[in-house]
Amino acid sequence: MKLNEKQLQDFQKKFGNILNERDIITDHDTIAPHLVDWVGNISGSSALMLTPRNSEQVSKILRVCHEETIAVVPQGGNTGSVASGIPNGEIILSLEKMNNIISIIPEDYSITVESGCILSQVQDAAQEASRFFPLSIGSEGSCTIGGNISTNAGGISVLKYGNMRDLVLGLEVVLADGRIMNNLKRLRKDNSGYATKHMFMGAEGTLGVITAACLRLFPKIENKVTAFASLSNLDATIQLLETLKSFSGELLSSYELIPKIGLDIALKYGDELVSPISDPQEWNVIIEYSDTKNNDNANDSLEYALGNAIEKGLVCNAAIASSLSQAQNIWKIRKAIVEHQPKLGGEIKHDCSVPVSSVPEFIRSTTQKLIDYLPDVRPVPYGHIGDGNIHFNVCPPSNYDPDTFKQNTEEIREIVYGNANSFGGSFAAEHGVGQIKKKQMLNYKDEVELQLMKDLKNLLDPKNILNPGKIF
Ligand code: 2HG
Ligand code: ZN
Repeated sequence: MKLNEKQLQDFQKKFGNILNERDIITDHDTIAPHLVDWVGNISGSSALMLTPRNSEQVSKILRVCHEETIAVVPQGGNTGSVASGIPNGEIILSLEKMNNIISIIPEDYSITVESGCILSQVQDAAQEASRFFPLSIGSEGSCTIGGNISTNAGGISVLKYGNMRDLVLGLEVVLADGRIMNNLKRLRKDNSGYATKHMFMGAEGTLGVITAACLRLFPKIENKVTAFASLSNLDATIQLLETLKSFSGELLSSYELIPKIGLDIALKYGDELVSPISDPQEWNVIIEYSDTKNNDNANDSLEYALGNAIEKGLVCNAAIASSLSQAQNIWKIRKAIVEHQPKLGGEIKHDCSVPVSSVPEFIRSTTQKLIDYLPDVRPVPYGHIGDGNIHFNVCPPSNYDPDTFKQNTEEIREIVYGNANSFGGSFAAEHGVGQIKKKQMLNYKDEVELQLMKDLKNLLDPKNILNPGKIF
């Protein structure tokens, strides 16, 4: 859908009855950053961006859009990885100006926020109230709560606290026809029929526009202990996880796989990073314990569990950070892998999950299949293996032409996602489907489930005005 000059003027007039002039944006330079996805692979187009300031305005906008069949793409911080927020000519409905913390009730361990709030803003507000909001992802300084809910964001603390879906108590959602669904409750238990709010989580803005949310808070974390451990082999990654869980499962908050190639990338290209241990092996993990007690409990428990794992031959060497800067160094290594991987001549990203117990075999067999397809290819499987979620990114052989490598994208994707599927896994563990995994939806999603999703879409958005062309 491309707006011509006449339509644009017509729309400006229509929305001028609802919004202030400064919230109806047509300036190309202001819109431009909203047209490119975070990965930089997909760019779109839009001549008009609306930035409402409250849910009533969102409701009025959608009422007009519904009546006149005008499509919108809801957008938060635009930090997604699958281009779900990128318009293809549609109007951008940006929630960025709806960024107020509505209330925080420490006794209920809840915070209610508008959906344009930045994730770190919510984390800070919880901290100020001596509470803890656990969602933690790389883009937390710019992603928004509405986007986190719409994509059911995951990250590095899912192991202990669950995905975003598990952190939502209630939602306010504007439906495609402009009706406002008010489910903004701070209840832990509410079995009054269908859990409708869950339909909108992970729906990538295709079923409704989330305008506010009530979120769960947790007791404040007083002590974090971070360690880096080198393992004797790939199977030991899951055996060590089991050991940590059985000794101190309630403290374990992160368990991230760092392959040697990932560590090498971070140390080569990252800013002043040092290897946490002197002889890193092929497979390493970052472990984090989080404790509400400010004493040696977490440190002692982790030391004990790691000592046991060394005795069992699972761990070759490990370092527990003894200062904040050592802990930061470890987490910066994790971040640097994401940032600098493309410097290996390009990368093809994959976000998949398999049952936790299948992680080693999945990594082994996928690697073998990739090497059979393209000898000397460099897989970089890393990430949240405590949840069975592997970012199985693939880099080309050294000195391989990046453009030729790109031409292999479809085949490489099929190898990785096809193999994940054969393990009973998912081709979209935490980043969603967006525009780039529609083919996998057709190939791997259960047919009946897919039809049910389409039926729901039809029911809630019969004119297909909410984020068309995404997911399906
Ligand atoms: C992470 O875990 C993000 O850091 C990005 O989900 C992963 O695409 C990636 O490489
Ligand atoms: Zn991730």
